Amino acid sequence: MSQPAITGSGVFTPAEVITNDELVAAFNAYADRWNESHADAIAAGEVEAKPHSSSEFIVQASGIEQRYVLDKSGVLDPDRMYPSLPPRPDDAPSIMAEMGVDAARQALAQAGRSADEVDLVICAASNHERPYPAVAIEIQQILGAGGFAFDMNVACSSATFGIQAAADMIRGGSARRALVISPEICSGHLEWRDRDCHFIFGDVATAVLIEPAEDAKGARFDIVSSRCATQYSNNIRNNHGFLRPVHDQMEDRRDMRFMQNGRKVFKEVLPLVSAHIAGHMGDEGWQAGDLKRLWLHQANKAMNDFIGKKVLGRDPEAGEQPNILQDYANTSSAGSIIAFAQNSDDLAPGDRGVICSFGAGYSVGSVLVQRA
Ligand code: CO8
Repeated sequence: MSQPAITGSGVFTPAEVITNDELVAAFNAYADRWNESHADAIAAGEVEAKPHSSSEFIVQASGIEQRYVLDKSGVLDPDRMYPSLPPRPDDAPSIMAEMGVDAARQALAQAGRSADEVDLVICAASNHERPYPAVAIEIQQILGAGGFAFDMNVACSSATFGIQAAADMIRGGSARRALVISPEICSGHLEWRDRDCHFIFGDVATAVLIEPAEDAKGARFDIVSSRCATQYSNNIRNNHGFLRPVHDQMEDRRDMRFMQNGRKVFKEVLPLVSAHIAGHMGDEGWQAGDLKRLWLHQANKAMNDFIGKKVLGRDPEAGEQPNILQDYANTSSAGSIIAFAQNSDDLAPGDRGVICSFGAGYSVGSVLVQRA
């Protein structure tokens, strides 16, 4: 059996940034207009006025300072509050494929590999641009990769579940060299008109190349072990799906976009994740003191501080548990991979770390890696 290793990683970052202040200004303008046009109903007590959002709240509650998006103007237009990403003709590359290809090419370049040496492409993300043909197959075609490709969705845990699938296939011999690509257009399924969540998400794409350790041309991280777990919960949910337009009026259906009970998620997911990482490490004979780095899912700074402390048994030191959410916000499955891609070069041979993502499902995925 081959020992799978991560030999390259890449991050596609959109060109446009929205700061908290810009976001809040647009939301407040939208809320004012909505309140004005519903003034009579508000006065009659039939509906509640929409309160303002605030940058101070956002930073204090989440640690997020800005987010990258594919289209800033549509999101910040108080009459629209949704990205403007017009449909493309069927013979043009889809948006997810385009951003995924960019991240994949970076991962391939880092590993010194060409796309025709890849025989498995997994597009692992929270939402896919269309049901079929699979975005992964389109990426495979644009890159000029061989073998086979498929899409998968486990929300925020998609990338780690994808890494486990690819690593197992390489161990088992059904694939030799795999790209796990996570293009996340969170701006398209976020409800920007909801003060409770309008600040949470951003857009990005990540990719990792996984191949047998003996094939690696440069530095590598051996995938020592991975573990996935799921437990059903309605606390993070999106009801949009192919059956909806047939039966339902789509206009202003709140449940057609991201919904969450953030407080419950916070309370329920923290113990789940801490126990998951501790159990996984324990079963592999790893101690907290063995860990040089934690690359955690990037949803909330307080959440990561808590998990880091629980796993290490002390406050993490600077750089031990890098956060990127202040710049990127929550990018769903891509977050832990951005943290890994941007904060792993300095590790020395023998150094160990854990990549961990968690989110809707609930779902948790952890990958124990060792620098070689
Ligand atoms: N500005 C000002 N005040 C606000 C705002 C705002 N924007 N929003 C809420 N408030 C107010 C509330 O109304 C409330 O007021 P009151 O006390 O009077 O009722 C007060 O502030 C406190 O509100 P909350 O209790 O909601 O605030 P929290 O401190 O709990 O923070 C968070 C909210 C940041 C959402 C926090 O609960 C959190 O981070 N929870 C965990 C969330 C999480 O990890 N979710 C994972 C989801 S990601 C995932 O699984 C991927 C899904 C697929 C991707 C979807 C892409 C779009």
